Amino acid sequence: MRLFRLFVLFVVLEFCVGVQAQNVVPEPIKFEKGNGAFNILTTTKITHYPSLRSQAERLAEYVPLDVCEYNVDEKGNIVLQENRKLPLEGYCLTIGAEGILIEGGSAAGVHNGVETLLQLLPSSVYSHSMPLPVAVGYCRVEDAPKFAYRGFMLDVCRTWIEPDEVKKFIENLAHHKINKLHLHLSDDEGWRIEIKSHPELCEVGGYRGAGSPVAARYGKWDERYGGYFTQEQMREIVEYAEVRNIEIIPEIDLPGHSLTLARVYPDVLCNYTPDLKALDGYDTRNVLCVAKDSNYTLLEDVFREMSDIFPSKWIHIGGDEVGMSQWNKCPDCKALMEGKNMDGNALQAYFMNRVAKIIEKYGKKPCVWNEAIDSGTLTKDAMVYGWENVAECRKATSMGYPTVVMPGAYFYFDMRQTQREPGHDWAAIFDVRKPLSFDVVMQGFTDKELANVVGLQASFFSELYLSHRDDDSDYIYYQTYPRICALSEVAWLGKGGEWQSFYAKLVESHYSRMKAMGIDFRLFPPTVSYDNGLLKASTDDCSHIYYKIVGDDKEYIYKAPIATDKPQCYAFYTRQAGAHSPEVALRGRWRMLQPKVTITSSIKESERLPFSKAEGYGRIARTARVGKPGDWLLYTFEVPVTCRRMEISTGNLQLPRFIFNAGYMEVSEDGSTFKRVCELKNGGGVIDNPTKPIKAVRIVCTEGGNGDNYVTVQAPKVYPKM
Ligand code: TNX
Repeated sequence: MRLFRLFVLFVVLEFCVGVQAQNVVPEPIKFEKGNGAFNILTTTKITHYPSLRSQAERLAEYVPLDVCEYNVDEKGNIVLQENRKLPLEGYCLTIGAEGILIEGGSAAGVHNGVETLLQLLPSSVYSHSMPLPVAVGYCRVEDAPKFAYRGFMLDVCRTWIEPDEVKKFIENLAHHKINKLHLHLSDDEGWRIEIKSHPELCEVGGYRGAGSPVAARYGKWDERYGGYFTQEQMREIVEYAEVRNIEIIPEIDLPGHSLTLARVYPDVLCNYTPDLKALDGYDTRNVLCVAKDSNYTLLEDVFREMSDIFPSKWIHIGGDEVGMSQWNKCPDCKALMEGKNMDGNALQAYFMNRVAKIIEKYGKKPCVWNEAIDSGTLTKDAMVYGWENVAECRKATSMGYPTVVMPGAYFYFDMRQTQREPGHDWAAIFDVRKPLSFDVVMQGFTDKELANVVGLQASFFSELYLSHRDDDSDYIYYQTYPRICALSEVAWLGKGGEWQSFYAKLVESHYSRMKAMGIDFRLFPPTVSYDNGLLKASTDDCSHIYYKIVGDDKEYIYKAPIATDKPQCYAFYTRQAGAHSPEVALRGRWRMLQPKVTITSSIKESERLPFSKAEGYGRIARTARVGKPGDWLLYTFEVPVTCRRMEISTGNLQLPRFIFNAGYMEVSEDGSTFKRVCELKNGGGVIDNPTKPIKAVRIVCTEGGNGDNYVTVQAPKVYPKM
């Protein structure tokens, strides 16, 4: 009895309950801090149950200690063991005088415990440079995730991402206890997985440009570029991910988004010849014919091999954004629809159900994008990925489908973070605060619907990646972190997070961890004010502040308030290692002029979107066909324009598609003699600090085709002199 009392006293003294966790992301469910610290010495060992060898070895990559199997007689070690009483992904981490004990409900739980332990160590642990010995405070953590599915989708199609980069990405997801990686392996722009029975799929479909039948997009044209995963590389990645408790769910996006497949095997398309003249010779159809049995034979080959590479029981078979007009023109699809009394949605479900049957033979179940359930006839075996909005996610759950919730307005990390940063904006413009606020209950999911929410996922679609790559090698990390930290928090806890305390964790601890992980994340912009002739800038995250003065591109370090009464425009931003913030500046820095302009071209304009739309600075316009060498677009200003910068672009606003693939830009002061100023890059050109007023700009195409059948024309972007 006395002993027991002593024990209770020890527990009370050692662990004072309720103290805030040590800035761990995601926040553990229960964290009790103790008094004292355990010293990890160079002689400390990592000992483990036989089944946990890979978890122990991975820990040793960060904390360089000897690894050996568990021995009851030895004390003072880091012990990894399974405890079947815990939830599968749950763990208990105890740090006390006797050592460090990580118990997990399975290897996955142990992995999660190891990740928490790493966060309790100095952040240098992540750069494999933590000096030993190191003291780690006594504590007891009891933790388990709310959602079994905490996912991220990586689009390696639009922009090819090398295996080593994918591995680094996986490692960093693992540090955030994300446990699913949905790999988007096929799309209109590429096929990224080797299929041995159909080697052309990746050998041809993995590359674009330079005469490849897969039309180049997003800028590059005359260069062959791309890549794919060999099966061997992919198996290695699968294994690498598995050790890190990440299940890879591969996606082949069908029956739409299949332009690459269709360029490699044109027979997969519907049974009619499109008007190739109107399409300028390019067959841009990207939807598989549903009526051809040979398509299912081909897909069986693909999925048979994929089933062997990917141990996951899930295969994502796509189902988004299907251009059904192609089926309506196909005699065979039409006959099938009439015969079975199906509309386009039902035909899509018919297709998905047939593919589901195929993969079932190989022990797999289908994942689909939310549109695939629209007819109500899709197999209930499917797991639905709700991407369009919350309503679509709720619809899937209420129809009884296990649902991965990933509405674009919260979880599409290809969205821009503020108006003037790179990225799409179709779903929303948001920073890390938005995904952190995602709360299933507040989003209106009823209990019944909630029961079908398997978890949350975020995504990085990569069509805008290429266009930023040259000057912005950190684009992928800038877009995804710290937004992934927020995903990690809400997916683990199953509810929305509170911003202030989360931000404190980031600034106090997690920023330095991310730096050591090699993540060039996005910082918040500094606060800037101008008062009584003094420009002041500050930050609350210990970053260094820099500034530039418009018109003088030198970078200055901000040290103290700047006294100025000159009419100049300053842009402030911050940096910390590879991380940086967007710029803060007066609106004037981005303010545009709209001088009267007339746009003409050697190419006829589109009837629906004539050039007059672009002249009005409100809308974009189109040509009636794609460019050929020698074609030009001419922008003539009514009055010669004085400005600090002028940008002329072809292509969509945020996407270098529908462009002049190559060409040059010329400027004229009088409207008749032109001087060449630059080559086009991604369909556009820039004139910085022109010395004389500009009367006209001409862009000239030097290369035919762009994989589509028109060129998008935008209004000139004219920046005023400061
Ligand atoms: C929608 S998400 C798409 C993708 C794009 C993305 C851009 C989905 C199922 N389809 O094809 O890349 O938007 O944000």
